[in-house]
Amino acid sequence: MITLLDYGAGNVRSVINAIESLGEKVKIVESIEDILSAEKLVFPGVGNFISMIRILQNKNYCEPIKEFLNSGRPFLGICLGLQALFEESEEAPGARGLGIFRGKVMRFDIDLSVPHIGWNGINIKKPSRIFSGLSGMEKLYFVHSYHVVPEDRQVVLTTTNYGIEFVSSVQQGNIIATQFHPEKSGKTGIQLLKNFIQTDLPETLPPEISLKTHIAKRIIACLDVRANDQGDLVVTKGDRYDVRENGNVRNLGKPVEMAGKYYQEGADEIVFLNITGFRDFPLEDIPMLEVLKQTSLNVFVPLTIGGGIRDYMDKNGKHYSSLDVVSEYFRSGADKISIGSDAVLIVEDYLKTQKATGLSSIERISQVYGNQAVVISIDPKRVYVKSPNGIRHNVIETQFPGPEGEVYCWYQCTIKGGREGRQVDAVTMAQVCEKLGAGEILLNCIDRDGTNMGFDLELINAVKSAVSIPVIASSGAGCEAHFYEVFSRTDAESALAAGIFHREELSVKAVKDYLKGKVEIRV
Ligand code: 1PR
Repeated sequence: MITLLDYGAGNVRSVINAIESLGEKVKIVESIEDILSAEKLVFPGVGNFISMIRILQNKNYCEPIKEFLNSGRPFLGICLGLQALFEESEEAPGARGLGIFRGKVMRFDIDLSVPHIGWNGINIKKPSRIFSGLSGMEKLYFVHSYHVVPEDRQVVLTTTNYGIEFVSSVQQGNIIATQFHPEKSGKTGIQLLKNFIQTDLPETLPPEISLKTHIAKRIIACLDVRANDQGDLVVTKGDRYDVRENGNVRNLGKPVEMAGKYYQEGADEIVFLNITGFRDFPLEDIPMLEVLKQTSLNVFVPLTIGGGIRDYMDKNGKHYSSLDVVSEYFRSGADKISIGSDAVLIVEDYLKTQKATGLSSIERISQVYGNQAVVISIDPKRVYVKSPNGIRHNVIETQFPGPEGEVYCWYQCTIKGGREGRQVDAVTMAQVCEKLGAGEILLNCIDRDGTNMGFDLELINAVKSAVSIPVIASSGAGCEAHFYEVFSRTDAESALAAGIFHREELSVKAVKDYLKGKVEIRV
């Protein structure tokens, strides 16, 4: 029996599913006694330090956790569950951690995008049972903006390179804690969890020790889902956002099955976009929540869900905040949420006053779940202009002239799935959303969507150069070379595709086989 400390802010379903996939039973902590009597305790942490510490204090869990840790029984801390073991964090000035290890938690101060989101390697510093059966060259999934700095280097189990060489896991006796997410690290992560549970394994060092780890470029499979005219939730695909063919919604397959296929092929992340979310009420969209629950049973890489995330009033006049909506999505197995239309309206409001209200869905979700859980999905389309003069948007000079030979354009943001253009440009949108607490940009492109023409590199470079958070290039992939092109000619951290995978013109595996040796990828 594995006891799981769920303090209510994050996706513990994935951890439960990963542990249960090993045939173990999971008990969720409901009382102090559950902690004190636990055989093995797992503490997954997502969100931010202060929320977590406050919840632990309010539940009087701090002392029982320390008592468990001092008992020598097996403990696994994940992400914030690692950071909580230290004395303090820059993320929460004045708050005290559990202080099991001397040292503090510091924010990355590097020239690379923060949060550190993606698959990176580990530099193994000492033997441990958790490495049993591993080669040492595997990559694991990270999603964090802070890292621990132990005073006692003896506790360091692994480090990882991301601008600096930071501590990515610690071990002292039976206390093991990792910055990376084993439950989201595919088959490698499952092996690590299995090794944690099997406490009689010998301390091992893998045969190959990676000396210089590098973060991998991520290949993401995107599933646009909506109900078809018969009411079934299907995977569909637009061509410049038009998902209908001969009047019917294109039906490319079943969401859970297709997500499972892409995971097996090596997709580094899966994105579900509920493309009619702007008009439906997600909490009544049981099929969508069920898709997430079913998918997270067998897919152990990050799941992002977008569509309809904003404040709501249901037909009975009951108000639901965006936090109510996303907490249901996280409880159903999502690791990140993606906000589209509502983000455009939030940016329009911000631009009127140049002031953040603290009440927008971006700010509120980021405060509770951490900015790494908040993705902004931008749906831009080119607007050609004869000259940049007098245009109050970020205008670029383009290599692809407009219909009347215009060599300037700006990228207009749209809402409602591209149906309505707004007076906000994609660069401004990304900058303001980063300021409000977004952790990543999903940069679509209506002009390229479904065309197989390749990514809009000019759009990606314009946005990427304007923000310091990761950008996902999206729309237009038509062959393996397009993925190499976007990674070699822009600084996008990941590339997303939908159509070529759904139409089985190309597999995720074929893309990764092509990129091997050209860019850093997770094999
Ligand atoms: O506005 O917060 O309710 O979120 C709606 C979400 O659904 C947004 O993320 C929006 O991008 C997405 N969406 C809405 N309508 C459509 C549509 O196609 N009619 N999907 C749509 C946009 C997304 C993916 C991907 C690439 C793939 N398409 O398909 O981003 O476009 O391109 P590819 O097939 O060329 O590889 P809200």
